[in-house]
Amino acid sequence: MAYDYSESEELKMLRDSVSHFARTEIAPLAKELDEKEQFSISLTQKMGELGLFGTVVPQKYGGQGMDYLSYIAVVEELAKVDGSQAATIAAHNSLGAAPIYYYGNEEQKKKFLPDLCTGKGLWGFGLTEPEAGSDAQASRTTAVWNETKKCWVINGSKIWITNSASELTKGITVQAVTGRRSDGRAELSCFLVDANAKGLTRRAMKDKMMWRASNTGELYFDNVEVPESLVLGQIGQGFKIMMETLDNGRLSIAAMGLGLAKGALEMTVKYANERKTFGQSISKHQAVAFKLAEMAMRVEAAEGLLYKACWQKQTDRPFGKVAAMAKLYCSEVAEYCAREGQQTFGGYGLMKEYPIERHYRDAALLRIGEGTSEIQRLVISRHIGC
Ligand code: COS
Repeated sequence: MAYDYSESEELKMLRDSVSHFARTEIAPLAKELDEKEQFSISLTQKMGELGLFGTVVPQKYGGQGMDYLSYIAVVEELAKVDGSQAATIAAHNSLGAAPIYYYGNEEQKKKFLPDLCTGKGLWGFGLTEPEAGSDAQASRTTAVWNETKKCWVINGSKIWITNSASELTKGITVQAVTGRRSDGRAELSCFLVDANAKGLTRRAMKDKMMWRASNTGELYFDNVEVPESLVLGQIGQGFKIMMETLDNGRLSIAAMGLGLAKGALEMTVKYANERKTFGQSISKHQAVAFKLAEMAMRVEAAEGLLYKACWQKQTDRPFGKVAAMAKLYCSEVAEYCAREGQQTFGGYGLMKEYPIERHYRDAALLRIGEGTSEIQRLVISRHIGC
């Protein structure tokens, strides 16, 4: 048998426990947190107690030592119920803890990872800047070596950095320009910056349309001093670290899309079976039944693509192309299912009382965050030789 689509007992148990948590602990609070645009420290800590932090980090650094598919299943189960809590977990694991684990030296891993595997600490991924989004090499934030003080001095700003401005934030991995390469392009390097470093101002960004209960920060660096010991990887390796981290991160954004789509399908089928028009459940009308069938088919296709990408990642095969495809396709399926679900709910789908309304708003982020749909198409086209 070349392919095996069964899930292990261990994975099923993990799914059940995360799903139970999402439905009993997150669902009752999701609407209020969304309305108040409030990041919940207690929910974050509870997710830490459940073992959702440091998912793929080995136990010797305090992590859970899960394989990648298990981690993806965690994100998916959360996203079925609430995009904001799924975002906290996905961003922390993929973009916060992962680069330290993959590129940090032994001293850095021992220093930072244990706290980041408990839910007591969050870590942000400082790539995007006001004028460096899709063009991530266009960073203007600089890090200059100060020979007298023997440290790097960072100046500049970052924007839209998930988990970077909460009380739980311990630090941020920051990409900065450290010089010029021989080909004239910026030399980019990564630094592990303490959240409470002198000269660093962190502000929570408000008035978001989506993921309103997740923490999004803007950061200002005014002569922030960072010791040599907190350079991540090598000087000049920063862009490669950031890009490889995004390849991984795109799998978890895809999982958010798949989870959101599954959640939308589940709530829409339930509603369509209960709601009656013309003397029968609307699910019995072909116009609605076919809509639901289309949603179910797209969910199935998205799942196949994402799980294949995870398999490639966890069996050490190249996965950048298929990760970009999974991110792109799952986010499109999420948006499709949220819209068609909302359409099926009719007027009720426009009311905050029903979670389909929140799913509809949250889906929009997925085609923009961690690389827009256009950037995914660019990445895919380069992989196929364009
Ligand atoms: N893995 C490893 N290295 C990579 C890489 C990857 N996925 N992608 C690019 N690189 C390397 C290239 O090999 C090249 O290395 P050399 O300098 O040694 O030749 C270097 O990075 C520059 O590559 P390239 O010239 O292709 O980069 P571009 O400026 O054209 O940008 C894209 C490439 C557009 C793909 C990149 O900027 C990108 O992903 N942008 C979107 C950023 C994003 O997702 N932001 C959202 C963050 S929200 S958390």
